[in-house]
Amino acid sequence: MSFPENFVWGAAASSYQIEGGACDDGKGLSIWDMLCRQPGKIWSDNTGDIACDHYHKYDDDVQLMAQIGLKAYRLSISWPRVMPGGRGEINEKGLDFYDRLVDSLLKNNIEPWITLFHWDFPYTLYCRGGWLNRDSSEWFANYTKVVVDKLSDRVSHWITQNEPQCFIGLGHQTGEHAPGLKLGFADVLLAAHHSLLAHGKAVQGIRTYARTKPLIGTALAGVVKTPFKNSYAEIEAARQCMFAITMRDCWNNTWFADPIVLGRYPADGLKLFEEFIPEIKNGDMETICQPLDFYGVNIYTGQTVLAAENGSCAPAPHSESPPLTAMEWEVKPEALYWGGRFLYERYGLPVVVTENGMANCDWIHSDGKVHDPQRIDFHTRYLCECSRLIDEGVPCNGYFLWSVMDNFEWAQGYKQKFGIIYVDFDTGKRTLKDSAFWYSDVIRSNGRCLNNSL
Ligand code: GCO
Repeated sequence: MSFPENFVWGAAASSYQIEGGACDDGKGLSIWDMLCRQPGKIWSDNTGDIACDHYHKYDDDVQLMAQIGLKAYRLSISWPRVMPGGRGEINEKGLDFYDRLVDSLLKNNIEPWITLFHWDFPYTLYCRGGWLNRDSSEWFANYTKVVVDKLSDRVSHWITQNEPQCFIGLGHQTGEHAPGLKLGFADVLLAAHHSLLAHGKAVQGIRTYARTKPLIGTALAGVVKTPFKNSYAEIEAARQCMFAITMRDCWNNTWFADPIVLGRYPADGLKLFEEFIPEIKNGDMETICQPLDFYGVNIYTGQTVLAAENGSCAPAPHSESPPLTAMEWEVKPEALYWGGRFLYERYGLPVVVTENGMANCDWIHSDGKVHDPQRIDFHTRYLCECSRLIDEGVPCNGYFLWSVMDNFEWAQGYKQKFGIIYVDFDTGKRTLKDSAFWYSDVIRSNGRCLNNSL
């Protein structure tokens, strides 16, 4: 197994999931601060008020990242930390935090990749309609400019939004995530349309204001289908299924990616959603469809499908007892290969795996260490598929392991542990898991040490 010399070996996290400091130094409230205050919404009524306390411990955390040897760290900016009301007043102290974090990363030769929005929407703007308000795209564009003005002299990698499928779908349709709404489908699609406009305007803003040449992408959820057999018919069935819209929900690739990359909503979605389609104003699709430098995709699992009658596809027969992570997501390494390949073939953009990882039942063992062989095996298998993707000519430029440290897993609170650094949430103490030492070897050998595990 080999990886290109400049392959980006990274790890990721997001502001609300690790920072804490929920009310520190003038930070405004986000919709996640508010959802966590509602009893019963989050596992064990956990909140992100303190989380990993990364807001105060960031420098130590960067030292750990450097010890692991990370080449890049994907972080997100908390919009209400930077602009407490979401627009207007800038909170310099909040902005300074990211300034110091970026400096600390660069000092340690870790490239910051910044996600502008990873779900912590300002509560004040939510009260003005949130993503349902068409002005939201302007609010987001203005906020983007503030961040770009401050950091773009040192930061060149930008991701606009993380997983619109989730913050729109889980946040506005099923209500599991903040802001916890269960809206009718027309409103869900309206919010989606505005978030797409916000993406487009943010890309325009970054290109206009960045002081170093920016590389801009997305981080969409990868809804991956893998073929049952390696035959032409089965591969075509999986591809068709991966890019089809069959349900009135957000859990698909094309409703978001087609407008962003191709400049149009997909025909099957337009048909299935017909009576719910929001007004699309003149120029909207042009705004949404901005040139991008990479397609960032978060891939955790996938579903194997087979070719069915009339050219469609159906779920493949599956094991009664498949390998599952603690999230009960099936371990499906080939999802990384097929997902990356199908996305590249459809959208023509270099692929970056902006998230891949697993939740595991980790604790500190009696020898004081955290042994997580499942995670090592998981990443070995997925990276093997990543290498296959590259070998077959798909430009896959980077891999961000989710997550650099255990963190607040949204509605699942601290129950789920995704990190390669263990965090004791009572004391704040960090412990590198076995997987962190393993990842360190992977990075230092540019993936070559993976050959020993095969
Ligand atoms: C997502 C988010 C992350 C999650 C991770 C594990 O994909 O939902 O980007 O914030 O923590 O994916 O679920």
